[in-house]
Amino acid sequence: MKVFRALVVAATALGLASALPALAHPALVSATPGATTTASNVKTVTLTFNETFLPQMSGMEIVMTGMPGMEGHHPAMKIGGVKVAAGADQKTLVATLARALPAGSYDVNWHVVGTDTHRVSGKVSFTVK
Ligand SMILES: [Cu+2]
Repeated sequence: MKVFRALVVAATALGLASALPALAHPALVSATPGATTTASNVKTVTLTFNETFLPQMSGMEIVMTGMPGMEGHHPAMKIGGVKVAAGADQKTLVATLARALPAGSYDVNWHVVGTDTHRVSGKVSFTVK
């Protein structure tokens, strides 16, 4: 019985230990264009996080998910020629496009690796008119 209780205590402590670092992971604070907004003349996509990340292990891809007249029939198409770089503060990720995005709907799939080497990812969707 004592052994069982010790195991429960150890497991609980482990659970807490693995849950705690999650609080320190970078979280997306804002995006430009903003999530679920409609924008025009989009030549850059900027993601701002609440804490620093490892730039060389972080990035984003921009995927066109739809275009006018092709609702529901547009295959997901990754936008090429995108340069992604971190800002000097290492809290900002900026994608610079070769040309302005055509009208359509987009997903920005991002991933950042925090200073604890854990990877966090997410998606921002917006529309270009
Ligand atoms: Cu972590």
